[in-house]
Amino acid sequence: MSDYLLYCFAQSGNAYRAALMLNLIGATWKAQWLDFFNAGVQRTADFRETINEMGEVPVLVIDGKKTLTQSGVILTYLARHSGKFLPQGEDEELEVLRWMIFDNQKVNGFLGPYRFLLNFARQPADPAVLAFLKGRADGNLGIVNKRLEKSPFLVGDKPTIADISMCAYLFYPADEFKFDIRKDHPAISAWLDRIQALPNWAHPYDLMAGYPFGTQLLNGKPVS
Ligand SMILES: N[C@@H](CCC(=O)N[C@@H](CS)C(=O)NCC(=O)O)C(=O)O
Repeated sequence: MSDYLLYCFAQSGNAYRAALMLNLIGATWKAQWLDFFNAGVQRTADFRETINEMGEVPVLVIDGKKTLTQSGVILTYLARHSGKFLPQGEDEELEVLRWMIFDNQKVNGFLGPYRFLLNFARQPADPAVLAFLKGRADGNLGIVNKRLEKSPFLVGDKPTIADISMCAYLFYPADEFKFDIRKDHPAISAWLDRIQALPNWAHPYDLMAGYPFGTQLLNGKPVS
């Protein structure tokens, strides 16, 4: 199997999708910490010219040669190349894509910025913005919860990359959200338990460097 280098940092649920997938498929990979909060590395011209023109993580480098960005693209590539968490047949493929787009735009697409403003922004957030983001995220989590009341995983009875995408921010501690997603959405909570039970599952703060906030530790050890 290939060697993978993942540009990421511990607080990024978008990057967690890729990190978790790499772990779950048993890949050999290294987390390359990115100084997102202090240096804003992703905003530099150098990063945009040489690593990702979109100025985002995750970025996956495969065998030092091929570079992929956008977690949905990375998940699709890894599923195709490992044969794991791969939707089967056109209908399932389209259904998985449907949930991944809904997740990126409407679930973690609102939850991520909401959590960022609450925990990491330099200026205190506007309460109206927070209320908007939380309302949108929570309403859409309700849709996911309803789906998971009827099905053990988002698409059928086996986990796919739609599930790995959807759990992006959902394993982070409840006190980072000021509401308890598991308590408010019990079917999501049971589904998170099923994902957590998969072999090689790991928490975002154990997979990617940079936690606690302001440090560059991975599993308690400094990273270079
Ligand atoms: N849709 C993208 C979202 C990536 C994303 O927004 N990543 C954040 C970190 S969590 C980022 O790098 N943001 C940089 C910025 O907005 O300046 C994906 O799923 O990969």
